[in-house]
Amino acid sequence: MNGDVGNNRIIASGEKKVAIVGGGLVGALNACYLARHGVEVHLYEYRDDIRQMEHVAGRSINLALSFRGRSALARVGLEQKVIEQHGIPMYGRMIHNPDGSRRSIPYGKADQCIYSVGRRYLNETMLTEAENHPNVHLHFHHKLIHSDLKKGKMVFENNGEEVQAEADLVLGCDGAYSAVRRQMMKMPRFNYSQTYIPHGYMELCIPPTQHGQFAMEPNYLHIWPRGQFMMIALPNQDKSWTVTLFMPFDVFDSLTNPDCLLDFFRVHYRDAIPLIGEEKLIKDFFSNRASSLVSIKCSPYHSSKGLIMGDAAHAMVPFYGQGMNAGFEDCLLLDELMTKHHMDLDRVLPEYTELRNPDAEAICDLAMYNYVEMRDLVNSRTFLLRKMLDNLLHAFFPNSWMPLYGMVSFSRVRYHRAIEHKRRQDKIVRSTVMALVAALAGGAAYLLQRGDLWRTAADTVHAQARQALAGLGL
Ligand code: FAD
Ligand code: EGO
Repeated sequence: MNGDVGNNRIIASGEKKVAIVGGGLVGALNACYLARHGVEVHLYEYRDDIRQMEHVAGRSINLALSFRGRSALARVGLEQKVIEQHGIPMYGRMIHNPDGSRRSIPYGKADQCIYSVGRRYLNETMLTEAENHPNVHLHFHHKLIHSDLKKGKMVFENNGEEVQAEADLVLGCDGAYSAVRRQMMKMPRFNYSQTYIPHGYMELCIPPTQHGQFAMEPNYLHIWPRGQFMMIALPNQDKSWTVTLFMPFDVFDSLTNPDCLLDFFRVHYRDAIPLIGEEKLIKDFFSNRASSLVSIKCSPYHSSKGLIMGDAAHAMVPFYGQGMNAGFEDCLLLDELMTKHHMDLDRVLPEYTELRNPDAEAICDLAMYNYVEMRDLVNSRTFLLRKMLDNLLHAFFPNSWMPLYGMVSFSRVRYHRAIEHKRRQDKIVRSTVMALVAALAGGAAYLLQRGDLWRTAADTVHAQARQALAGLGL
């Protein structure tokens, strides 16, 4: 038995059956959580069991795991295992300039870091942990094709045959193109919006050096900020790097032959060419296709017997490195509510939507802000400057100035509160700039003091400066 409070709950919820659709990151973690509530858990995954596969196709080989995701793993006892055995700490960003020079800026205090973890390893670890519980049953090669979320009924396709199933709760953890959400879209008053951005992404690889070492400083998230074109690299356990190139689809399409590609890299990512290797770059680029990026918001997340979580509920663009972290935090919230309401789904589900929706939409927005900001404003110089200023202000005003990146990545401050904080800080920045400009202009006008016209101008500017300073609370 599970000991302490677990005993009661197991008896109370012994007959409850939960179906999890999707055995990706969020589905697998959910199975671990629900197993501990003692309910009968059935997880249905469309793909093969990744633990039995030699090669896994699909997206992003590694991901940045930050505090929210770690907190969620900790509750099922997996945090230490994941970060100690399979996480590579990244203590800051390493910014690559077009001339090949690099500069690093820490994320925060010396011990603050995010971890690069392999998607496959993480997924396998969670599936194995879930399977250790006798009340968890994993069903691979099961693709959800129909569902009735009022009755809790599902139909799966399994090796060409239809399989029926029923549960008290259907958890849709089936990703951005969720079949469970498609069913919810038929509900009256269900809100939905999706946006594809003009950028796509492609993953490339920097192999280990001849000596089997990392080809770049390992404990950083490497970023090549080039406005429209962005490139990042995260370290892997085998000393290679997964490089992700983000650019508009029409730019991907314009690189039609090896010469174009090399010319493009020589201009924008010169230092990366020898790291990837010319031949490998050409081979990998032309044997791959760029994938699309979508942002999805919807509400509510529940129906009487259904709930969507993770990307199924809030797919976001990857420019904050928070998609998985947010999905893991979803599991944490559901677990808290299940405990609080003793598995009473009629209370758990509406409260889940109510609490989670503003935060999920906030992180979708924050991720989109980062996309726009990095695309339209940030080259490697301004990126450095912005992050240095952020750290500097935090050093001077540790209690009032919190870099937003830190609030999102190193705390569990609710995402919608982080957005409010960002708005306040943006306002402070704007009025500081105005105050400085006004003070400078005012000072200049005052010095000139040529006749009434100038005096009036100086007065106006002074008044503006006072107003701006008042806005700052000075
Ligand atoms: P998924 O991982 O997509 O899993 C869904 C599962 O459901 C899959 O296994 C699928 O086979 C299964 N499924 C689908 N349909 C059905 C069906 N009909 N029946 C049965 N099963 C089905 N997040 C971070 O936190 N940090 C990062 O650094 C980061 N980097 C990213 C980089 C890129 C390029 C991208 C695209 C995303 C990144 N993310 C990152 C986001 C992260 O990948 C997702 O948020 C996360 O994978 C969501 O997990 P999920 O379980 O909800 O969905
Ligand atoms: C001014 C300067 C405004 C994902 C910089 C905003 C994202 C944005 C995709 C990084 C880190 C984890 C990531 C920072 C900004 C992962 C991340 C950041 C990328 C791209 C990413 C940072 C996987 C945006 N975190 N981040 O502060 O270092 O700042 F570059 Cl393209």
